[in-house]
Amino acid sequence: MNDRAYALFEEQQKARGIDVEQVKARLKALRIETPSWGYGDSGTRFKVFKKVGVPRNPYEKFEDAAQVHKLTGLCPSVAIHIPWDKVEDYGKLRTHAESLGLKIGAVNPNLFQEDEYMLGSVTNADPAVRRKATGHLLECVDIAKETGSRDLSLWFADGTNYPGQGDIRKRKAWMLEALAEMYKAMAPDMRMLIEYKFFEPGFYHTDLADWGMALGYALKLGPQAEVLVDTGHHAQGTNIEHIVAYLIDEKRLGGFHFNSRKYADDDLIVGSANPYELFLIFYQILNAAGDSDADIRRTVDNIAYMIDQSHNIEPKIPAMIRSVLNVQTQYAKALLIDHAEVEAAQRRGDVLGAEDAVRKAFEFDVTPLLHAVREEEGLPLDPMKAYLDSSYGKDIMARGKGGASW
Ligand code: LRH
Ligand code: MN
Ligand code: MN
Repeated sequence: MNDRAYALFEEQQKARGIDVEQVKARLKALRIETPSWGYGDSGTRFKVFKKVGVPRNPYEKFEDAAQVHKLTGLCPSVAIHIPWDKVEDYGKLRTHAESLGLKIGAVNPNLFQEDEYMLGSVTNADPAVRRKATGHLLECVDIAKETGSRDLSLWFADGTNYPGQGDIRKRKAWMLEALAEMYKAMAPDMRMLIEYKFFEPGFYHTDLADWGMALGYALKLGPQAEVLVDTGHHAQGTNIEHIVAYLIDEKRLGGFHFNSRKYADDDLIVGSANPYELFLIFYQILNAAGDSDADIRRTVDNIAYMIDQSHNIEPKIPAMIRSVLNVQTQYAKALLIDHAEVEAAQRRGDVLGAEDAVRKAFEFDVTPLLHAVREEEGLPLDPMKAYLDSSYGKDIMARGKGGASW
């Protein structure tokens, strides 16, 4: 580690009144869940590229995820998607995860891959299809009980392509019916995270199109239902950090699916196109972390940070390492915001002063800080380099081609 660079950084931040030890403690507490599906083959609707060395089953996905955690210290849990990660014995998968120092994280039901769901799953006009879909949601609650998972992340592909294709209000009622049945089946310490997306695969309407609809359902269901913000699921130019602040204030922000988008639901490496957006999301979160209301602070403490990406053309493990490091970097920068300075400028009506107080934190180089934290945690200073220098990426080539894919 470059001690001089860190000493200078520390001196500079202390002079600004930043508690560097607290910043480090918060960085050490950061946890980012990675998705099992980010390790498997994936693609666009045009092509799924088959890569050599991709995990052949859920067990191997956890082995790859363990590499990311070992080198970054950030990712002790892995989300699963059912049936993509269907196994005979979830207890066995849990033991396998634990033997690698991991936990099974959020359970994601999958109601978008069977022909029967073409016209909708829980919102299908056919009661038999709705029953089957709700049955899958209940099955996922049981799986979560076996895997020890707290969170169930729900995303529905339900929607229509043409005006008149479906009865929007009936579908709204069917959605609530299914969610309410699932909600009742959950253990008291479980959470239902409701994810929204404004388009795709339905191009006319999506049954859960935005955060307001997700929040509407959550409020009707009860305190164990919260909203999941996937950063790729908004229209161009949407102010996501505003949504984040609003949902925290309603005490219903349950978690994130981080990824990067430019045009649609691109699912690219988080922070690769607009790192400032990620920084501003953390600004809102950290602003709320200092709130006098204990419920707001509890909401912030329970936000599940999860990656939801599909790496189509890039090697998957390094792509995941890049992703979590990008999140860590923007979080570190946001921790350098002096909230008192921002507030003082707001009180004065000092527009430029307030903007400056936020932006200047983004402009600091946090490399010395991150190196110090990693050194204290016994981690490689450069996790990406450590991975590329290791033999893991070469060893897994023995798995061959034709691994697990969506
Ligand atoms: C939908 C989505 C949702 C799915 C995942 C594979 O676009 O973001 O979270 O579960 O992608
Ligand atoms: Mn998602
Ligand atoms: Mn998505």
